Amino acid sequence: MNYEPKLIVDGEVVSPHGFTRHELLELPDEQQVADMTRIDPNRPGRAVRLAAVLDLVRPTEAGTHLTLHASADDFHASIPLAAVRDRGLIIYENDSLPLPASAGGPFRFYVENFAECHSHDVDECANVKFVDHIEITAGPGRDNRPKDDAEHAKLHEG
Ligand SMILES: Nc1nc2c(c(=O)[nH]1)N[C@H]1C(S)=C(S)[C@@H](COP(=O)(O)O)O[C@H]1N2
Ligand SMILES: [Mo]
Repeated sequence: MNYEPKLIVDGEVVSPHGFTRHELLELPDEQQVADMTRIDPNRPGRAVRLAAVLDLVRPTEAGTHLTLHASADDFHASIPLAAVRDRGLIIYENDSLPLPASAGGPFRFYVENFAECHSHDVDECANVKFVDHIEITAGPGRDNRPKDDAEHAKLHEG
């Protein structure tokens, strides 16, 4: 069977939705970043701005945090929505093919100008790979990012 991965966006939103790669591709041109290497030379691929997705699902007033879930490896990060509304991206393709797992696909979250690991809410560790569920939460949601250098080193070993 041909199974197409979906990125579920739900929680404190008016219209929850599961986005396929093709649906992300159909979002407005001005919200697409056709060549991510112009933002980060180490992250080839095509992305759409988080704002385009938020415009569709419409967070409620209660929604304060963007909580990113990767069930593939049980990794989670929760960051203030206001801090990433305008600089969050979802990378979903490379060379017109689904983003491979080696690049964090099928969907990878990315924040422009992220801070160093565990220096800030919006740090490199929040660039969640294999993200399959974005939950808008009232207050901080699940977050198991490494809290210090030792935890961080351990995660990167594994
Ligand atoms: N699903 C998932 N996403 C993740 C991680 C992880 O372990 N699992 N590690 C995070 C951390 S701590 C960092 S620094 C970056 C590293 O991204 P890279 O592996 O592409 O260099 O991914 C982040 N996203
Ligand atoms: Mo990290």
